[in-house]
Amino acid sequence: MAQLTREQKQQYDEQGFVLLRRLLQPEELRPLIHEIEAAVEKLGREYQAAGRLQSLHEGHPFQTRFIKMVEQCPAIYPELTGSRLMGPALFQLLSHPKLVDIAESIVGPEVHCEGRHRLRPKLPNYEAADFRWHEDTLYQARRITYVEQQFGLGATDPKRNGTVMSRIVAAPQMAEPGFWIPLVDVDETNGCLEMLPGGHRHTPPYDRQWDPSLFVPQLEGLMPVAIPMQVGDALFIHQHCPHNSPPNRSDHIRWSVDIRYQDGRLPIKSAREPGFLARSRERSSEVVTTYEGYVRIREAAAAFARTPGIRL
Ligand SMILES: O=C(O)CCC(=O)C(=O)O
Repeated sequence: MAQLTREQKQQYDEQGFVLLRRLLQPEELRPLIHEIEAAVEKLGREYQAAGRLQSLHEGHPFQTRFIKMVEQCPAIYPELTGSRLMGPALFQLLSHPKLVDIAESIVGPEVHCEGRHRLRPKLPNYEAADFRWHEDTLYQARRITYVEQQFGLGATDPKRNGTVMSRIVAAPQMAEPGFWIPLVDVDETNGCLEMLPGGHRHTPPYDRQWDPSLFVPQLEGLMPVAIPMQVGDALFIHQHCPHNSPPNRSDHIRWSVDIRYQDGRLPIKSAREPGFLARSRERSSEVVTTYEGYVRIREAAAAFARTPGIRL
């Protein structure tokens, strides 16, 4: 089992994240890269057939081809973001024993892989691919507002649109650790993540969530750090640790995937994007072991969402 070591667990608890160098062999990510390359090719052909794309930019590699397509046809960009890309190699990564082992050390033996896994082609100088400070479970909107004010996107920032991101969830205390996995080497030039070490701590009880005086002072003095990573590394993140994705100033795409897990016995977060049971002792027959099994779950949810009167 690739459980966290005691030091790694301590770092996760204290800092809100731990960088797991070489958790995966770079070759293990090759099938996913090939799957993305095939998806880019297929999309390009579809858009070309529809007269929306002039060139397929076949001479361009993984790191630049999609930029060229988006330049020609911006509508193609969202086709490859979020969880639209589904394929056997992605499923292999979501259910990779090393990821599930590590998730298990936080969520316990019933491990549910959330359906909110995201593929992120972070294009150079492409605002839609940048993220301001946020927590993955936005439990405490005011804490994030504070962080934004300290480190950017404060009240006077023209990019701030006035809405506070406050997606308060039903089970705020539920552990939802996530992995952020780059598919290319990342650094401050091409938009590696910035984390706020310790920013996840002092989460107030649910009923006090709107009183910032209870926790904000405890964020004072914390400083963000950029996390350069190489292919094969994985950043394991506490759901309340504030992080930020600054612009990609390089000439290539910063491809990455992020994945979240939760305790399979607790309410499942997203009905619209259901995940799957990745490991279980109590319900071993329900563990999803094939890509086809996962596709069936997603298709069933999509069909249900199309039912008149149903809104997921
Ligand atoms: O990949 C990125 O640039 C941002 C990802 C992120 O913020 C997240 O996974 O919550």
